[in-house]
Amino acid sequence: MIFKHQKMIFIGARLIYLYQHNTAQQKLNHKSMNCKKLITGFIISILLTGSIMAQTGYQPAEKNLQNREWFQDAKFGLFIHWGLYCQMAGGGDQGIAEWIMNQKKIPIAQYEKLTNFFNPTSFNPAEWVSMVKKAGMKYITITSKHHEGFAMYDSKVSDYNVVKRTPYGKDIIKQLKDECDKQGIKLFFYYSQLDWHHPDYFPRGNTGQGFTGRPEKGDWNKYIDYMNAQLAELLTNYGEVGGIWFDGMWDKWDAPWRLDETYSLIHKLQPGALVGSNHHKFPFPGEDFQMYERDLPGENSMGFNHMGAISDLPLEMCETMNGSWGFNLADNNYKSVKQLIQTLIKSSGYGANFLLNTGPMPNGKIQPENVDTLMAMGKWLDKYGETIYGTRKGPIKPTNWGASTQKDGKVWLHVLNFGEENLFIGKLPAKLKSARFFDDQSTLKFKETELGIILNIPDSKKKPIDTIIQLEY
Ligand code: H79
Repeated sequence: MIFKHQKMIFIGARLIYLYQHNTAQQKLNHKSMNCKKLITGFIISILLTGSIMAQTGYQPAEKNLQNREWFQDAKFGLFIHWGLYCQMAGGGDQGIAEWIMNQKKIPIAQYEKLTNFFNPTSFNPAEWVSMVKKAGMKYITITSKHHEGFAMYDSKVSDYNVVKRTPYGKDIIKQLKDECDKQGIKLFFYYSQLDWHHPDYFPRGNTGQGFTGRPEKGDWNKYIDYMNAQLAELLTNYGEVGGIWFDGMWDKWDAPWRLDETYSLIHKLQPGALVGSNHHKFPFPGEDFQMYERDLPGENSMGFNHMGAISDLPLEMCETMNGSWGFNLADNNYKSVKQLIQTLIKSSGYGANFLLNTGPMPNGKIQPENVDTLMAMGKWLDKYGETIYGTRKGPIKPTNWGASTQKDGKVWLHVLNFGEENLFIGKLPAKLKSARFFDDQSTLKFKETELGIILNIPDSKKKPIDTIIQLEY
């Protein structure tokens, strides 16, 4: 019901937007047919969305609702992109990593040779999970299968997997899950719906076509059966799973994904598992969280986060440490610790989690640069985590100078960029009683004006990353 209601409001808003947008255009060029076509097209696409792509009538289980709260409290997780592609290390091209098969048009018969070399003898799950804990992260999301189609676990429905086809021969997912359980870290599985390897992913989508060597025929339904069988394995053989992180629907929008079946299957096997999909659209029924790729909620610097609408579901933003998801040898464009902490803070200010990525190397080690960054972030969180973990978005929306968070009646302003000593923060929901610096609890001067509050922050109190001010009202 809630979903339907939200969706109707959203559809209404979109239609009004489309209508207004087009009315303005009409005045200019009198192409009134465009408007009608656009709206009809939109209504048809919504009807399709409603009937095909949804787990209609989905009611999250109690456990699922609890996990959503846990998820929102957790705030910070590690994204891991690991697959055969790590061995190509981007091939010297800064912009490619896990996309190398498609970008360099490597046929399956040749790409499969990579299985013969995959032998990450230095992979030590205990080290990975300890690092995650030290970084202040509460969960991990790892690629169980990326677009290349290779499973990083022991799949019975395809031998194109790490156990059957590599000299390493051990189940990566199993080892990591056991260690996560030991150290109290939740594990989510990324799963690519798009597949450049499976012959039945046909008719092909926007990618993976022409070069792979697959016959120009296939049975789409068989592919969906296969995908659901792989998901069932992931949700049956590895204990309690945090959730499933889908990616790749955008490759083939018009395909009958049978999402209702897939989402129902997941929720039946593990009612507590959170389902999310990186389709860059407003969440469909059956999804438990909404995600943003390399953009804060509502922003669209990447060009594909068009649906700016933010749902009431828990939110998550994912980001790379350099510009690559998978290991890339040439990409030294690392974001600074300051930049990443500030993004974490801004995410928190939107009530969103921050899922920060690393692409492990072929030997199983995490890039030392990434370890250093994570350790520095963990140090900051040791000191200031109280203002991040367990919080929800605060009264002041993230803006260029900062963000706000709140928890248990406490409200924190995070000032990330400074102009003058006096900072105008706008209006608060109630009259401000006091404002103190989080660091030393000393009070600061403020003035309440008609338009809102002005805080006085002396230079001596300014911190390079985040100056935290606790508000009481
Ligand atoms: O798993 C990661 C990406 O592989 C996947 N989603 C994240 C979490 C993703 N798929 N598509 N995209 C992200 C956006 C599309 C990027 C592309 Fe490109 C631009 C594809 C082709 C041009 C980046 C640059 C990848 C290859 C070149």
